[in-house]
Amino acid sequence: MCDDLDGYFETALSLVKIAGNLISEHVGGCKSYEVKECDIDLVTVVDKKVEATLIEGISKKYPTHKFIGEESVADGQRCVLTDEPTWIIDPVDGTMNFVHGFPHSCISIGLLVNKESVIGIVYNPMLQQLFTAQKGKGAFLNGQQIHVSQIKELRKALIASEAGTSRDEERRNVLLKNIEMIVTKAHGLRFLGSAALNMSMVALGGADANFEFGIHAWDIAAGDIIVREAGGVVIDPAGGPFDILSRRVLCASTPELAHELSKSLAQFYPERD
Ligand code: LIP
Repeated sequence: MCDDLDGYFETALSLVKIAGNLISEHVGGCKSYEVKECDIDLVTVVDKKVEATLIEGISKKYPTHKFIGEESVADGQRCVLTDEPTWIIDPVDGTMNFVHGFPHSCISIGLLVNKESVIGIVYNPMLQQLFTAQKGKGAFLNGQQIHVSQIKELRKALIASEAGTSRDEERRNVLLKNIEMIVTKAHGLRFLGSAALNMSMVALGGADANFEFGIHAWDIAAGDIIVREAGGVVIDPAGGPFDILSRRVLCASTPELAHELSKSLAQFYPERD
C-alpha cells in the first residue's frame, strides 16, 4: 500500500507547483472572499480551486486514496481519518494573509498512512519557499536539507504562535495569558499568520518552538513530518503524544524546550476535528 512514497511525493509536488500559480497571481491580495464560521474565518475562490486541483489530480493517479480537505469539510464532508492513505490538505493556509496581500500563505499537504504523516509539502509561492519531507529522508527547503535549532531553554527561545480564526472568548483569554508568559520568559514571540509556515520555521531553525490551540488537521499534517524530519519534536501542548485530530499542537527544536514550554502554557481544549 505504501511502497510508492516517491511516486506519491512527485505527483503531489507537481500538482502543488501548478496550484501555486493560482495563489501567486494575487500578489496584491484577493479582495473578494466569503466568511465561514466567523468574521475572521475567510475563504476565497482560490482556496476552493487549489483544493480541487490537488484532489482531482491525485485521485486520477491514485483512485483509492482518501482526502480530508479544509474546504471540502467546510462544504459538509465528514473529517474521517482511517488507516488508508489519506491526503490532508489546506489549500491556502494563511487565507487572511492572502486576502490582505501579506505574502505569508502556503499550500499545505500531508499524506498519512496508518494515521502517521509520511509526506509533507508546504509551499509559499509568493516567496518561493518550498518545504518538503518524506519519512526517513530528512526535511528540505528548496532542496537544501534543514535542521531545527539546538535551543533547550525557553529563556533563549523564539516562539511562534497565532491568534487563530475564532473569536471564542475562553480561547482568547488563554492566548492572552500565554502571550504574557512568553514575552516575560522567552526571547520573543512571532505570529506569521500561517500555522504550516510557523511549523516550517521551527524545522528551519528560524523559530525554536510553535504552539497553537484551535488549529485543524489540515493546518498541521504536513508541518508534523517536516518538523520531525528536521530533527524536532511534535507533541500535545500538555506534554502527551501528538493527536492530529485534537486541534492542539506544540512543536519544538528539542524535547527539553517542548516540555518546558508545555509546563508553562495555559491550556485550551477545543472540540475535536
Ligand atoms: C489558519 C492558519 C492560522 C491559524 C488558524 C487557521 P486558514 O488557517 O493559518 O495561522 O491561526 O488556526 O488554521 O484558515 O488560513 O487555512
